[in-house]
Amino acid sequence: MEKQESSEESTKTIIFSQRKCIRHFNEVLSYIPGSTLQYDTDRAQVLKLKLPALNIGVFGSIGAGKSCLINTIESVISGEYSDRAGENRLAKEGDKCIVEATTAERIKVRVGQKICLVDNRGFPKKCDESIAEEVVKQCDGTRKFGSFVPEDWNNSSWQKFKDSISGSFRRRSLKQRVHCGILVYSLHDDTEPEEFKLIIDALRKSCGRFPIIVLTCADEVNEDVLRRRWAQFQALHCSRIFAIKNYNIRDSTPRMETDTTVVDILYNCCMISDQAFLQNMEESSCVCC
Ligand SMILES: Nc1nc2c(ncn2[C@@H]2O[C@H](COP(=O)(O)OP(=O)(O)OP(=O)(O)O)[C@@H](O)[C@H]2O)c(=O)[nH]1
Ligand SMILES: [Mg+2]
Repeated sequence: MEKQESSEESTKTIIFSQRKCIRHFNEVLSYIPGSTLQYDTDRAQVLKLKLPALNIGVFGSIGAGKSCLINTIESVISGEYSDRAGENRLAKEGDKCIVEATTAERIKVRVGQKICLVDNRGFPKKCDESIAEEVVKQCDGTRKFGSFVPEDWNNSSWQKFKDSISGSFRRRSLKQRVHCGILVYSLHDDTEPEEFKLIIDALRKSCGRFPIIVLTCADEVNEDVLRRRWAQFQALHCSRIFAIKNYNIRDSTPRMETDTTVVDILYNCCMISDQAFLQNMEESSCVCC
C-alpha cells in the first residue's frame, strides 16, 4: 500500500516537472494582472488597478465541454485531476433536480495564483439579441458569480421588469466582471458558428477583445470537420482558435498535447486581457479627446 502511494507520488512529481517545461507554464502559474506586458512602466500601470484576479468567462452551448475544459485547465495547473466544475453535474432548480445533467450556476474555479475560470449554463438553442444582452450583463459585473442562471437566460418578463426598475441604479461590481471570454464549441455540434455571431460581438464589446475559441472533441472528428469549423470562426474575426481533447472523469491520464494546448489557451487569455487593461487605462486617462 505504502509502495503504491509513493509510486503515485513520484509519477505526480514527474508529470509536474514535465509540465513545468512547457513554454509559458511558469508565466501562467505565477500570473498577476499585467505581468505579461513587456515594459515595466506598463506593468506598473496595470498593477495600480489592484485587480484581485483575472476572470475568464467560459461560454458555449449545452454539452459543448465547458465544465470539462475548466477541469482540464485546473488539473494541468494544479497537477491533479478533480471534477471541480462538475462535468455533467446534476443541477437544482429550487428544490427540484433538473432531469438532464447540466451546469446551471456560474461556478468560479481558481487556477494558479490570480486566474479564475467562470463556468456557465449552456446557451439555449437559439442565441438571439436577448441572450447577447445577458452575456453583456454578466461581463459588466451586473450578475454575481455563483448565481443561478435560469434556462431562459434571465429573459422572462419578470426578470426584465426587475432589470428595468433597477436600471441605472444597478450596482456593477468590478470584482464580478468578466475580463476575457472563451467560447467553447464541440466539433460534434451541427449548429453553424455563424449562429454565435451575436455572442462573439457581445464578448468583444464587453471584454475589448474577440473571445478565444476552443474546439472540443478534436479527438473524435476528422480533419475536414476541424478545418471547416476553424475557417468559419476565423471568418467571424476570431483569430485565437484552439482544438483540444479534454480530460474527463473517465480518462484523465496526462497527455502532453492537451497540457500544451491548455497552457497556450491560458497564456493567450492573460496576454489579451493585459493588453485590454492597459488600453482601457490609457483611454480613460486621455484628456485630449
Ligand atoms: N471525447 C471527448 N469528449 C468530451 C470532450 N469535452 C467534453 N466531452 C464530453 O462531453 C460531455 C459534456 O461535457 P461537459 O463538460 O459536461 O459539457 P458542458 O458544456 O459543461 O455541458 P452543460 O453544463 O450541460 O452545458 C461529457 O460527457 C464529456 O465527457 C472532448 O474534448 N473529447
Ligand atoms: Mg457544464
